[in-house]
Amino acid sequence: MGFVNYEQKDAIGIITINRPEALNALNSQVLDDLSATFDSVDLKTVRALVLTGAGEKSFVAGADIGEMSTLTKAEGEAFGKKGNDLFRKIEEFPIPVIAAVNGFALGGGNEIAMSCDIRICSDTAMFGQPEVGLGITPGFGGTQRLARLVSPGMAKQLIYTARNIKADEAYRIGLVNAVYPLEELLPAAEKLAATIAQNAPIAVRNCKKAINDGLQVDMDKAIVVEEKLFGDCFESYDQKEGMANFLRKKDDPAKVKHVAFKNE
Ligand code: CO8
Repeated sequence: MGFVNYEQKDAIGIITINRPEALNALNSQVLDDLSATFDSVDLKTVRALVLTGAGEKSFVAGADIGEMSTLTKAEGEAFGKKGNDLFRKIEEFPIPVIAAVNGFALGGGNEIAMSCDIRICSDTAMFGQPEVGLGITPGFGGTQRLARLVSPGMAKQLIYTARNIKADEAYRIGLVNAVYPLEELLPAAEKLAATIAQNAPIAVRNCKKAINDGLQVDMDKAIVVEEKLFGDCFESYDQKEGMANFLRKKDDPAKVKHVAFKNE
């Protein structure tokens, strides 16, 4: 599809933003293509996604500055909404999405990475919210997600100064979970996705929903969110087979087997 490539490898889907000539900057077409790609993921067979950028230099170098440069107030709001709608779709996508950040993740690039469940990056990666240097605020959720992911003080420092940080600092402040040499990044992301994909898919989905929904409410309500999603699992084949397998193992270690979870 246009600016986005999609490949399924067993239970993993790999989404690659493919506009390397503009360092994978997000124009309206890229946002539309990404949205359509997420809509097309076969949720019956795919259990985890990897999101990365084409080329060796950039994950996403931000929203497209050329496209934004002539926007009116109303058009700016509409462009912000287009990005925000997509990033919410990613954040709430039923299955985990891993951002494999292979270079620049600036402005909208850092923001799309932050809408993913997990971020890992190459040692060449660079993160930042340069918007105030361009006369705008972060407009694809940066003020909100960065403050929640790192700390309000660190988010404010990064956003107010528009300073870019390298992979090691992103790791230190908890923006990414791990740093790899560039050539090892995608294999590591696929391995992580495969590890997730071998677990019970309904349980994994419910964990994502429990963490996301629970973070939006106070602890008393959050616990209820968890209880309901926990309860739901007891209607699944995966729970019955997963627990039965554990009991079989206790009974006779020779009966150990790999549980083929069924997503049902
Ligand atoms: N938008 C459009 N084109 C871009 C962008 C971008 N964000 N970033 C890079 N490009 C293009 C360049 O124009 C250049 O194109 P061309 O070859 O036609 O001149 C090509 O990509 C290669 O870029 P450079 O030659 O600049 O490559 P360098 O290696 O010299 O520099 C940098 C790499 C440092 C990443 C540099 O390109 C840069 O600073 N880019 C802009 C980074 C930036 O400021 N990003 C934030 C943008 S603002 C944003 O994302 C706001 C999000 C919220 C929007 C909400 C809207 C309401």
